[in-house]
Amino acid sequence: MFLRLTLSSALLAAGLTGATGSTAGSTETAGTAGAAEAVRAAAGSAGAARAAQAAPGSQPSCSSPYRIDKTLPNGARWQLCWEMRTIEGLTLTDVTYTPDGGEPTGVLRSTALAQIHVPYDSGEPRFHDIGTIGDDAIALKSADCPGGERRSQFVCVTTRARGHGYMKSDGEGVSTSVQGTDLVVFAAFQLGWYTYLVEWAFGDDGAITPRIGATGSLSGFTTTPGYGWPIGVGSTKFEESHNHNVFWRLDFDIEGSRGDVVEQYDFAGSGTSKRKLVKTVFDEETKAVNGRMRWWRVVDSGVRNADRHPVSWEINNLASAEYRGPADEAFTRADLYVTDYRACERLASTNPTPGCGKSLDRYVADGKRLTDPVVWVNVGFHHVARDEDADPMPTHWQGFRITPRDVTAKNPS
Ligand SMILES: [Cu+2]
Repeated sequence: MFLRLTLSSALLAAGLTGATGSTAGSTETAGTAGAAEAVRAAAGSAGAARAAQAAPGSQPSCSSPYRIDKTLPNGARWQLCWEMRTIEGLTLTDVTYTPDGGEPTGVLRSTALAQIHVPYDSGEPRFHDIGTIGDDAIALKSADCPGGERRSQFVCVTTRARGHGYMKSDGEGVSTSVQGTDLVVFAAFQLGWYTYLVEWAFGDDGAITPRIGATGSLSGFTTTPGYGWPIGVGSTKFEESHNHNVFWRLDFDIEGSRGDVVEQYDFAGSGTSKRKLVKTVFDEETKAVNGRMRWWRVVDSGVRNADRHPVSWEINNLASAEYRGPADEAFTRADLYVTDYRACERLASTNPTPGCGKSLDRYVADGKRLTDPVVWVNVGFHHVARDEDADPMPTHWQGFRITPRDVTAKNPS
């Protein structure tokens, strides 16, 4: 099914792909005590220098406790490494997808949460929950990781049904269908009143669904009817509404860091009978907002599928509350950012690493030319409390989708 062509492979063979970010190993694994430290101590070289990126099809750069290698029932295989970083918490690296009968394709060099920003509707308080989240990982019990295996107490690796992979009826009314499966990797963190479930689902159709579930307890902040909802008997206590603005950092490396380009797609013609495809190539660091038919992709024209179409991964962010904060929270004013890789740019706000800007809006401010794009996705959820949120609060989920586009030349299911 696969043809792995030309540019990327040639560069990899020549050892030329690691020219940028060679300090990644030392800075990305910096941190101190707690759960993160405990599990990182033996993490091997998961955070190793970018220059050492694995060639396509080789083993991920981590030792076995930190290696996830799962072949799902339809033959799709996902390989990745995990580590628990102090700053970002659960971090996945060297994510590689191999469709049934196909060749491995590197997708993500790394991905992790980049912030959970929680501003309350009256204007106060305004939390930036990520900074040392790795120290707040919850030790998982067996029941917390159904059907799966726990890694170093804090990470669950399991599988989950995802419904119909496809269904098709022939001319005689005889149907064929398959059921799909996801590989699910998650960790849980206790941040104040909230418990956050931080999860990535890797589908047997090649899709990746990063999402976060907020559960635990409401904060209990009370406010006036204009900024809250009555909780408890009668209408005396108004729980304050708030947003959960979750940011993910995604360092795509389609078969190595060279050759990746980010494109935006729109379909012009609202109110008319035609829809015209409009492609915008991002040559420089930039920010973008959601649109109802808008999506993005990271494409590597040096890597082609069997139909000779460039391999790409599509990003859909269509379920966001699109929170826009005040001027001193300019990082909330877009739904997707593209930056050129810099190891010290780790969080979307309150970035702790020296020598770097403090927030996403600053990272893109100089409009640097993109050579190794990193994508940041911002998904908001507006939480208006309800009686059903009584302890323990039901989980509310938010996330986005990453879908293969022309990675295989046929249905991988
Ligand atoms: Cu909430």
